[in-house]
Amino acid sequence: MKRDIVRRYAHNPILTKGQIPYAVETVHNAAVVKHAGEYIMLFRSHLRTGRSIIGLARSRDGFRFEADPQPFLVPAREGPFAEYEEFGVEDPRVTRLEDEYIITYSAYSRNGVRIALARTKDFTEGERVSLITQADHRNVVLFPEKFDGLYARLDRPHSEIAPWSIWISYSLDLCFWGRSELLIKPEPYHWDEMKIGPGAPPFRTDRGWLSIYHGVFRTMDGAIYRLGVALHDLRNPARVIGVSDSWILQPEDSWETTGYVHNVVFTCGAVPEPDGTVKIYWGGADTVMCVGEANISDLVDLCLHQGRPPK
Ligand code: M1P
Repeated sequence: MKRDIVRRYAHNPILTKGQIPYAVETVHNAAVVKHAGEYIMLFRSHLRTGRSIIGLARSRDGFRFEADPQPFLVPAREGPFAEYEEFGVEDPRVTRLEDEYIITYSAYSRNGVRIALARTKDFTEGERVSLITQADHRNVVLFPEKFDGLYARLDRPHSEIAPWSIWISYSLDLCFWGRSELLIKPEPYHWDEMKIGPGAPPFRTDRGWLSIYHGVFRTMDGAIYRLGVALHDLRNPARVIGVSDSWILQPEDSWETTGYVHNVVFTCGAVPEPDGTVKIYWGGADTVMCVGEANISDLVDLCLHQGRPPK
């Protein structure tokens, strides 16, 4: 019997602009982590200027969220970050590392788009630490463990020559990054042929680090954003064990096919659960937040047994 790999929550969308206590036009592309018995969601919202801020919402069950009264992170007005956040802050990702949470987000300005890194212990506030890429870069996710003493991240530089792909880089201190290497490229004439990018921070499974990424296909009617999965070696994340040939989620519900940007499902966060499932969170059409559940073993199987070449 045919069944969906990702089972959509029956009451999607789970967070929309009407539920936010301050004025926003969208609620999407959110990171989600479990902290102190709560699911914490950091979401992106467009203001009516067209620029974005980052808000925070909380939930006891991972499905019903309530937003805090104030945004969590708005563009810096002074200090070293101000020049690079003038056009907004977007698409946060959160990784627990040691005793704190590390937040990476896109910082937009007339100088291009860079990734900034902030940290928090309890989500009362985010402390900006460093800008960790030059322009142009989006979609940086950190691994939650070190490898031979180095932090590791998946990143997605822009290129005018090559299709936008998934790379890996390493750091001793989370601020200075290097030893970059190309890992996964878009596959020609395939659902992710136009560009790909890291989505949710990778999480550990018995068979490897599972990474949920987005892939884009260009049609005569515009681009379609879908989600796929890849598996990385537990000890050496630069070794890609498998990339699923098929997407795991595509825009289907009306709030995914129509909105601020049509035909988009875009993830910045997933929460693995003790029962072997994972809650995957995605923005629908850059407008609302949605959630679905998948069996982690199904996602791993897709990478191991129904793969395509990483590059
Ligand atoms: O509108 C769809 C997405 O477009 C961009 O994604 P990518 O990094 O693949 O180019 C981002 O602006 C993202 O926020 C947005 O959801």
